[in-house]
Amino acid sequence: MGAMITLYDNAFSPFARKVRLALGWKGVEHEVVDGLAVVNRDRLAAVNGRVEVPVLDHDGVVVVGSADIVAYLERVWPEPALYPAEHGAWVHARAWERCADTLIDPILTNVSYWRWALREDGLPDEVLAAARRDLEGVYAALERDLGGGDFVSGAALSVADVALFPHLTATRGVGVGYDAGRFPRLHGWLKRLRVIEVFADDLRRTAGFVAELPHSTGYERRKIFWRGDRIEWMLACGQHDWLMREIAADRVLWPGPGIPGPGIPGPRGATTERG
Ligand SMILES: N[C@@H](CCC(=O)N[C@@H](CS)C(=O)NCC(=O)O)C(=O)O
Repeated sequence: MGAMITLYDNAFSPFARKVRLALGWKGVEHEVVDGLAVVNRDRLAAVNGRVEVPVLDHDGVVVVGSADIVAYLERVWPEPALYPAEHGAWVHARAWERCADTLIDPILTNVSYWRWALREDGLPDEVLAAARRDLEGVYAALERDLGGGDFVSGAALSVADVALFPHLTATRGVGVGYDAGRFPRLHGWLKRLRVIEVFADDLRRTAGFVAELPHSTGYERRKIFWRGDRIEWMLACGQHDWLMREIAADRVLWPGPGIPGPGIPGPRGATTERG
């Protein structure tokens, strides 16, 4: 019998999308639970004390956090590889994954609150200006790095491309897109990725979710879930008073304690089996 693989994900979460792209690229069959749907919150909390997606459950081996999940997938299903073999390229790809997770995500997620959350105030001008300023640096660095090959960290697709794609395809929709004339390599790279089936499927699924969200009552849209990097970027934009007002108005949710579950799971059987 094939392995049982469950991904706790959400079509709007760039971290979950990163993992889903990695599963798709490696051709690993899996089931999906929308962990951010209110009805599934208890199930998600049972596997991740922080109550965040993504979480991967591989026959009882529970892996939390997108970077750990992609690294785990690479160990179990090494081909096609998502980490460059050459040491320098490996460091480069991991650095872009980290930038996607800790800088680009906070910028785009924070700016997005004024598009989908139920709010009465408007996006502060300083936040929009800071988003444009910081993303300009990201766009310029990607334009620089895409001079060497078709993908961000060289000639082959890697975790860098998979981590960046959900973010870079969202920039225009939240009003902070790049100028294709000034960043032609960045534009060409996204065009190349968009037509790969796994990436095209991801975009379709997310577009469908975003179109439905305003009509859905199945998701939290009043309280905003805050954690480290997103708080840091908001404070760096001078938004301490705004955040304090959010907390005072009971418009925030916090992660729970991220304590590992019990024990070391037993050794996995057919480790390279698909599906
Ligand atoms: N460091 C984590 C971050 C995951 C994360 O921020 N997940 C968000 C969605 S993008 C989440 O589940 N938030 C809980 C919520 O919105 O209720 C990872 O890399 O997986």
